Amino acid sequence: MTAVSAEPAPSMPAPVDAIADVLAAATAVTICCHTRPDADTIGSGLALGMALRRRGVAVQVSFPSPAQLPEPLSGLPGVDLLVAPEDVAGSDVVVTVDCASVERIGLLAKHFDAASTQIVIDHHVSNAGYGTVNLVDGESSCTAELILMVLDAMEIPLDTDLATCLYAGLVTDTGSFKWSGPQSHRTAARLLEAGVDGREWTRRLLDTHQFLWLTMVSKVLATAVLVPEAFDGAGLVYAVVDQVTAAGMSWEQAESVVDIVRTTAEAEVAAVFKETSPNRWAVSMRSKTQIDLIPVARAAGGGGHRHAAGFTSEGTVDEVVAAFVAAAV
Ligand SMILES: [Mn+2]
Repeated sequence: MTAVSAEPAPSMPAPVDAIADVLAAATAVTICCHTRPDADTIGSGLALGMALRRRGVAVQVSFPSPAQLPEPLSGLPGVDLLVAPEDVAGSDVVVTVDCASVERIGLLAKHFDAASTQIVIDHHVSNAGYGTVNLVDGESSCTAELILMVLDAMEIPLDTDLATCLYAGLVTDTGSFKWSGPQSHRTAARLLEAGVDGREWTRRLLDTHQFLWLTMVSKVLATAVLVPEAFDGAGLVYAVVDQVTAAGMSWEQAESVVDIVRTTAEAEVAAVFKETSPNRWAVSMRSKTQIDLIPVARAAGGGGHRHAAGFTSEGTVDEVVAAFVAAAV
């Protein structure tokens, strides 16, 4: 199979059409979702996978870790397409969905590297376009929206199953449409008209927590610190989720604490320091309007979006927090 140029020269089709052409001709496709998968990467992967399987394509969808899918995602249509990363056979055409860099697919990268056509479909601004065909649109609210463009280009009709997977990505990546423009609402209308139970999926994906979560949140919020002088006076609020506090919680449940912390009126930026293993921290940041978090995350070796970004760090909680606050003040 011929690789297609990443740069859409005038004579080349736009990435959407190029991807549609490649996928229409493929007999086997491997779809890679990112580590610690969320609803956008899994919903995008499963929607594309189901659409291709219907056309007779041999499809495998996988993510590198952890072994289990987060509970609410395991009820999505098409989860039977998922295979463990060590069971991925590989194929000429490999697609990554919602992955800003190839590191995000972990051990699946060997299949991506070996593919003759490497398709990247993503909406992270920091994505440099590491495939042979790149559909990367930082303006898009979610990867699922880009998958819908590809399905449209392939003239694959929406049905309830495809729409449900795409809606899962859309509703979560827009914070239940709190940060979305007209296009996202138009997409939502199409998906709901295709039969998605929006109320049910919003509740399952965004408004459901284990009882233990309430206890964890109360402990984490007790650690919250306000630094009004940070970010040139725009303000920072941060909280810490150490391993003791997070014990028994799924990582995505621990992750959701940032959505409470960021409601602080006195702070433009919110950060949650989450201990992933002893003295190793995953730091999630959110900003409201003025502060662009991309350079902040990049300076610490991470990445993400303008208003939602992150990085990892090592050390004691005091060291890691002090280093971040010092850089922010
Ligand atoms: Mn996404």
